[in-house]
Amino acid sequence: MSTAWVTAFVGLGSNLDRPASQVRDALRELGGLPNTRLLRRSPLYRSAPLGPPGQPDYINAVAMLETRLTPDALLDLLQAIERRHGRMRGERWGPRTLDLDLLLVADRRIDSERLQVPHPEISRRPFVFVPLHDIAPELTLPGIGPLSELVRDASVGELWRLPESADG
Ligand code: A4P
Ligand code: MG
Repeated sequence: MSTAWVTAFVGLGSNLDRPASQVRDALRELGGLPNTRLLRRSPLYRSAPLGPPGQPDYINAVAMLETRLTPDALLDLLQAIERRHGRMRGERWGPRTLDLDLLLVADRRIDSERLQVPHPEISRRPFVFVPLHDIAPELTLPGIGPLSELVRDASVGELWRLPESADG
């Protein structure tokens, strides 16, 4: 464990088995991780699936954490949460009960065998950068640029914000 607290962002996605509940439960579990605090959570969004056709729409959200865990330790715990939600690793970009991606860790850039940070797909995925912008509009993405410019220039397409009370 490292000693300094750093800010980290996690992207959540689900398109199976009551996706909104999967995402809400996972947000709670993120807040319960050791040496970690949940600082902010975005609204939930429904989004058209990216990847193989014929899968259900996704529910997506982003969480802002403060953590003393190393990025590798945090990834281990994210994968443990995925497993508890019945996640089976299958087809790339295929349907899943819960997917947790480590989007950003402070302004660090990591490129190891198991971890790339910033997550390489952020700037191509409105279902990630729109909720990220909701909770951190001032952010600059290392190697990419200001998040506000990304949001301003993007074509957002099929992305719908859910009312706070929506369940299921
Ligand atoms: N890995 C490397 N970097 C990271 C990181 N920053 N965060 C490695 C998390 N994991 C990272 O991931 C494969 C490996 O990536 C891990 O073992 C880890 O060491 P995975 O979750 O097992 O595989 P995957 O999720 O099936 O593949 P992939 O390519 O990561 O899929 P994505 O990118 O997560 O996409 N459409 C909509 N609308 N909304 C979605 O949320 N999600 C996906 C999944 C596809 N289409 C979607 C959505
Ligand atoms: Mg993933």
